Amino acid sequence: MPQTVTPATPASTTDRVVDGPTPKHAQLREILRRAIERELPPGSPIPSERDLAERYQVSRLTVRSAIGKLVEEGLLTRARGKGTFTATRRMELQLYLMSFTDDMRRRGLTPATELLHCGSEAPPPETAGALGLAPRQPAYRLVRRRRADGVPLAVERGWYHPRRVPGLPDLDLTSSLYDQLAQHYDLRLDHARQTVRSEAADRETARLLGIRAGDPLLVFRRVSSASGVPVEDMTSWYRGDRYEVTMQLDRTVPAEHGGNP
Ligand code: 16G
Repeated sequence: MPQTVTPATPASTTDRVVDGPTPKHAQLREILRRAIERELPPGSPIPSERDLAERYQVSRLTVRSAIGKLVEEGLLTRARGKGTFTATRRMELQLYLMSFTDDMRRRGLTPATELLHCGSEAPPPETAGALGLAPRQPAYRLVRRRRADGVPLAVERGWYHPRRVPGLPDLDLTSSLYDQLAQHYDLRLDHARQTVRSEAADRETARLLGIRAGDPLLVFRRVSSASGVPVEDMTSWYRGDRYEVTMQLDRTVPAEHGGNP
């Protein structure tokens, strides 16, 4: 016999699983989708498999299949040992030359930074090229973990030009680096070339971000300069489940691309 109760709300006539051509797991999936999108705030627990099976008079296998699909779609997330929750909405990342600190404050979140490493080392040739350094000339390597409201969101591993920012290790690297560069060196990063790619988290990055190895990450590599002089070559690993990137597009093709895609 069909049941008519959605997870967090009273009965509604459309929310029932019936016999018919549409498989029951697909019907249940749509019922749950509606409840998630309309009624359940991000981060809410959904009822257990057993409760859903009872409410909708379907097998637990059917419930598992419906939930599995919604997890795949990113509407639900499973927390091991805790249950299944509606997914936290992703933060929209606009492509501006903005510091992590400013970006989080703009969203009303409190940024925090842990310094994981700062030292002087020879960067890989690609970075030496980007920063305009001689081969094997040392640069400052900086590794930091960034949090917003206590939640780890990004790991940043970057290189800094030693002559543009002499004494970088002596700065307060747990606060905004862009602010520090402005205060101590009068450097205001005004241009950056940024690329984005996806990557599966390796074990170390997964550990730092509190996710599982293999989980998706958005990886940004940013080479920033001030008045035409390169200063940083920074790669940031952002949690793929917390971010999405928005781009403003128009029809103008930059001249340097010569009209090629
Ligand atoms: C952002 C930048 C990063 C920069 C940092 C400075 C991206 C993808 N990355 O995380 O390159 O070093 O901001 O932030 O946007 P801060 O001034 O708060 O230290």
